[in-house]
Amino acid sequence: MRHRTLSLSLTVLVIVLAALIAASCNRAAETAQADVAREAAPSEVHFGEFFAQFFMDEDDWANWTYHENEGLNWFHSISARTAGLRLPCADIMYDGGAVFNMSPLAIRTTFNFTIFPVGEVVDGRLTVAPSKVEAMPKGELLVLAMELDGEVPLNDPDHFYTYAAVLDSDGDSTNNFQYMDPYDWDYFQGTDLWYQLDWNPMMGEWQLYVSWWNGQSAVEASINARAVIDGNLVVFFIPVEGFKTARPDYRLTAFAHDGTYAPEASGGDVTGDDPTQPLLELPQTAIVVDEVEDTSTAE
Ligand SMILES: [Ca+2]
Ligand SMILES: [Ca+2]
Ligand SMILES: [Ca+2]
Repeated sequence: MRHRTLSLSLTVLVIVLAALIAASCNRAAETAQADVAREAAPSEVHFGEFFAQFFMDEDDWANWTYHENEGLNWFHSISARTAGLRLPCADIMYDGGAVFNMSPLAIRTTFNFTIFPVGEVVDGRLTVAPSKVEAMPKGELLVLAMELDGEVPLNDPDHFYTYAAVLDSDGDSTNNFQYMDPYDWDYFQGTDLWYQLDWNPMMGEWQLYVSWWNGQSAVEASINARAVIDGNLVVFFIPVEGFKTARPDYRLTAFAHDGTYAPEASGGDVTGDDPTQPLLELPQTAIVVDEVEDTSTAE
């Protein structure tokens, strides 16, 4: 009997120990998950700092789409070819999209008065507009951002760069650009409106081109926008005005090359795994921005 009690006690002890170990493992798993979530929080990366500095409260992150850009880096627009140019500034690490509903005052302070003066570098940030620069309109803006693995050089004499936000502007997939063989991984496929931030070392300047795909070719469009380069961050501000859909699906792209586009001397990245994946969706709810605090020069 005594022997049986002892054996029962041992069994209970084993069960209690097992339960304790399981609980401890669960806590470890929860901690690991929490760590991953914290690493992924936008406020922990430059992307998050940038928008918190000027525009947003912590709560507003609920109205962003935000992704860690994992998977294949540095590919060519022909999937079978290996991209040989592997620059950190052509590897997207994080990307996100939001819609800002900005007051006239906020628009004026941000773009027209201005925290982001066109063609100037202020606090290390360069702002670029299409060549026919106009005041940014009030109302909703698409805000599309990518954080790269290295700083975008503002004056690289050796490489060409294209950072782009490409949209299906009308939600009609039948009029989108389709890739042409052999460029099965063309970065712009499945879209019809292209905001292209280009660095050309021969011309020594950054330019923002906006163009439509008309079914035959890309046609320059008189559409307003701004692109901002801030270290390893590229942000597009795109007025929604005139779009057939207020929440167009989009892709962001980064590409570097030496002028020849040869696979061994080029390479880049897109949001999602590769350019054949579906476009990204924007959140339905706009983030209201009534006032913009310019803390950039206050330090
Ligand atoms: Ca990447
Ligand atoms: Ca379309
Ligand atoms: Ca990618």
